[in-house]
Parts: sequence; C-alpha cells; structure tokens
Amino acid sequence: MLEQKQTINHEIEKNGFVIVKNVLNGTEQENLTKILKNHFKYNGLAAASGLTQSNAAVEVPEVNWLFYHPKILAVMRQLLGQQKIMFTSHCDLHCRTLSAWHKDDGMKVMEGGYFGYPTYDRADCKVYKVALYLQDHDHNRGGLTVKKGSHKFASISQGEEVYLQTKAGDIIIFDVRLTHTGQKDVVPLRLLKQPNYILKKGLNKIFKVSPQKTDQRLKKIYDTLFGDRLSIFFTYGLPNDYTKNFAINNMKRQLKQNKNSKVFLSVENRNKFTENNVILAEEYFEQLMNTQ
Ligand SMILES: O=C(O)CCC(=O)C(=O)O
Ligand SMILES: [Fe+2]
Repeated sequence: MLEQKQTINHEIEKNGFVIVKNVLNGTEQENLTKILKNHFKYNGLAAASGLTQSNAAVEVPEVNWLFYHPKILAVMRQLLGQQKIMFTSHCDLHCRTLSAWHKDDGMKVMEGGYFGYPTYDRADCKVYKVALYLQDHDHNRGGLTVKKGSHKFASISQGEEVYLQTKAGDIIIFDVRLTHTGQKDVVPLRLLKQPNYILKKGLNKIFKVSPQKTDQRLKKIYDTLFGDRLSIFFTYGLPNDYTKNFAINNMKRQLKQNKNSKVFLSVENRNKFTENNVILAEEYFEQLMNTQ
C-alpha cells in the first residue's frame, strides 16, 4: 500500500499526471450527469463548439459535494504530501466542447501566466487539477491526451504524447503546467480519422458547403449518437504563494468569462471545506471584489 502511494507521487512529479481508477460510484456519476445536463439546458457559455461553465464552484453549488469527496481529498493530500491543502476556487464544467493543445498555467491568458512568471523549473510549485469525464473514453479519443513530463517545459511541442483511456468514475490528476488537450476531432475515433477526412472532402465538394459546416453537421450526428460529452475540472494546491497567485489570477479569468463579479463560495460550501480541513484561496480574494 505504502509502495503504491509512493509510486503515484513519483509518477506525478516525473510525468505530470496520474490516473486514479474507480473513484466515483454509479450513483455519484448519475447525480453529476443529471446536474450538468440540467445546468446546460439553460446556462453556459458557447465555447469550442460546445458549452462551458466557468467558476462552477460559485455558480453551480449542486456540484460542490465533489470538492470534498473523501477519496478525492485523500488522493490530493497524498499527492501534495501533506494534510494542509488549498482549494483554488477553480472549477470549469464542459459540455460537448472540443479542445487543442494547451497548458492551464495561463501563459496564453495573461502576461506571466497565473503564477506571475514561468515556473517550469520549480519543483515546489504544486498546483494539481482533477479532470473527471462522465462517460467512458477507453474506446474513443474523446478523453484527455497529455504530453508526458511537459510540466517541466515552456514549449507545448515537447513531450511524448499519451492518450489516457478512462472509464466514467475514474479521475485524472495533472499538474496545471502539463501540456494537454481534450477531444480534438469532431468524430474522436482514430480508426475513422482517414475515412473521415475523405468523407468530409467529398461532402464539401458535392454540397458545396464550407468545411466548417460539414464539421458542425458531423459533430451533431456524433453527439446525438454517442451522447453529450460532459466533464468537470477543479484545482487544489499546496497552501503557498504559487497556489494563491494561481487562484487569484485564474479567478480573474473566470469572472471575465462570466462577465460578473461573483467571487465567493456560499457559506454552506465554505463551512464544508472548513469541516474537511481544506484551506481556501478565497481568503486572498479581497482584491477581486471590484473586478468587472
Ligand atoms: O475538453 C477537455 O477535455 C479538456 C478541457 C481542458 O483542458 C480545460 O478545461 O482546461
Ligand atoms: Fe486544460
């Protein structure tokens, strides 16, 4: 057991990610699926060919129980190497979105990124994100693909590409500096990549429609056949300046995206974190009060 624990710590430090299997049970997954489907019926921002909800820890209180799920907190404490961990108030929900290679350290969002400066050589910078997909992604390419060890490099072209086969209920935990992407292709089936391309070219020619329109149509057919692709991302870190800066600047991004200034967690949510001995980055959010 101890050996297993040490292995995942070594893995995340070396590769920048770990997969933890069977974290959520069927009831928990169904609950989250229902919440996200309901939420995206009337809410969410159109983004990346789907819908996104930023700042979900504040905006969608129904998902809050997930942040103090005992198994998630235990694995996070194990990976961060101490009991004292900090919740950053980052949480994004996604529905049917596509993605491209990027890092979540905000280098493309603001000068110096969320940390304020590049941290690729800093081993004490430990800000870890949970990725949770609410459907199986072991048979398609709709899950997360990462570049192994890329949390140590600024360039997004560096690192061996690895597709992470996950089942609903598994979680991936990754260093926010890791280069990664979600579903890149409208039809995320590797075997169909070549036929897909030929089919799309043919359709464009016959119907004289733009490649974009064909993509939209193909995506709609795929999503209808295989169901909405739903995912949840949220972030913890060591209680230090790296995590505080990440949290403050990432919250700026979330508020900008939502065009509002809802900065703080509900009292109920805050109390639950306190009961679970989780430190909150929002203690340092005073300066964000007048954002927007
Ligand atoms: O679409 C995905 O699966 C990845 C999303 C992602 O990387 C993000 O929210 O930062
Ligand atoms: Fe990301």
